[in-house]
Amino acid sequence: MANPINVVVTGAAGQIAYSLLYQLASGSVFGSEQSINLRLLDIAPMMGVLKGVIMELEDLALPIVKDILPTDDPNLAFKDADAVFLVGAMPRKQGMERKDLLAANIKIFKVQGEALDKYARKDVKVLVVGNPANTNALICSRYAPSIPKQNFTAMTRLDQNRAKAALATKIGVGVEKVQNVIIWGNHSSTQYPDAAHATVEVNGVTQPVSKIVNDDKWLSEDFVETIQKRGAAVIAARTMSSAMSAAKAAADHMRDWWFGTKPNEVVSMGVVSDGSYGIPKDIIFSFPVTIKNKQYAIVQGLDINSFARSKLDITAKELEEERTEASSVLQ
Ligand code: NAX
Repeated sequence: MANPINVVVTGAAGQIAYSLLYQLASGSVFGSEQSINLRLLDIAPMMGVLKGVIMELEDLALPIVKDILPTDDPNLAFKDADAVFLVGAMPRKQGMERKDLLAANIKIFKVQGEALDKYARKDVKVLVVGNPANTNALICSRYAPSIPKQNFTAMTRLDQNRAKAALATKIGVGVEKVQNVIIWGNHSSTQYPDAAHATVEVNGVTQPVSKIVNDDKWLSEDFVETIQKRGAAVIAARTMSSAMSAAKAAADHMRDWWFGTKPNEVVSMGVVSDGSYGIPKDIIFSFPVTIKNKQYAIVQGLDINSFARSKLDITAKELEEERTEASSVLQ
C-alpha cells in the first residue's frame, strides 16, 4: 500500500461528510491501494458529534485509514494536505438573505485560504462543496496566493449527475449510456445544464441526445428548469438538503481529478475562468473539462448557439455580482 496521503474534510460532523467519509475510507476515491490520513475539521461545538463519527470510522474496520485527526483549528487540519474537501459552511437560516449567507461564508473561506497557503502542500487539490461554492472557491484561492489558482475547484458534479440521470430517464436507457452533458456557470439556479453536446448509446450506436429526445422545447425548458431546481425539490421532500448524492458527486469529482477522465469523456467542474467562451476572467465558472496527470483542460471549440450564449451570460453575470459582494465584505 502506498504511503498515506493527507485528506482533509471540513464540515466533518455534517451530513454530506457522513456519506463522504465512508467513500474515502473504503477506497472509492483514491483507490484501494492508497492509504490515507484523515484530517477532520469542524467548529468547536461539533467536536462531540465528530467524536461519534470517528468511532464509526473506526468501527468500519477498513484498512486504508491510517490516522484520524479531529480538530477545530484550520492550521492543524491543513498541515501538509494533499487533497481537501471544503464541505463545511454556514447553513442558510430562516429569514437570512442570500447576501448575508455569502458574507458569512466567504469569511470562513478567507480564513481557510490563509491556512492552506501557510500549511498545505503547494500541489494540494482543493474541492469546494460548501455554498456559495464557486465564490467560496474564488475567495479561498485569493487568500492562498502561493498555491496555483488551478488547484481550487468548485463542485457542479452533482448537477451533472442529476442532468445525466434525468436524460437517461427521459430516453429510457441506463445512466451509463448518457455521456458529456455539460453544466455551465454557477452552482445556483442560474446554472445552465446543456444537453446540446451530450451523447447517448442506443442499440450499440452513439448518437446525439438532441436527436434521440427529439423535443427541443423539453430540452431547453423543462430539462433545464428541473436540474436548476432539483436541489430545492430534494429539500422540499426530505426537509434536508441533498447529502448522499452530494457526497457521491464530491467523490466522483475528486476521483476524476486524481486519476483523469476516460477517453472521450467530458466532466464539468467549477474552475477559474481563463476567458474561454467569452466568460469573464477571474470568476470560478463551471466549464466542460478533460483531465490528465491531475491537470484539467477546458474543452475548446464547442458550438454555442444564441440560446446557450444568453444562458452563459446570465450565470456569468451572477458570479461577477457575487465577486463584487464578496470583495466589499472583505474590504
Ligand atoms: P450540514 O449543516 O449538515 O454540515 C455542515 C457542517 O459544517 C456542520 O457540521 C458545521 O458545524 C460545519 N461548519 C460550519 N462552519 C464551519 C467552519 N468554519 N469550519 C469547519 N466546519 C464548519 O451541511 P451539509 O448538508 O453537509 O452541507 C454542507 C454544504 O454543502 C452547505 O453549504 C450546502 O449548501 C452545500 N451543498 C453544496 C452542493 C453542491 O453541489 N456544491 C450540494 C449539496 C449541498 O447543498
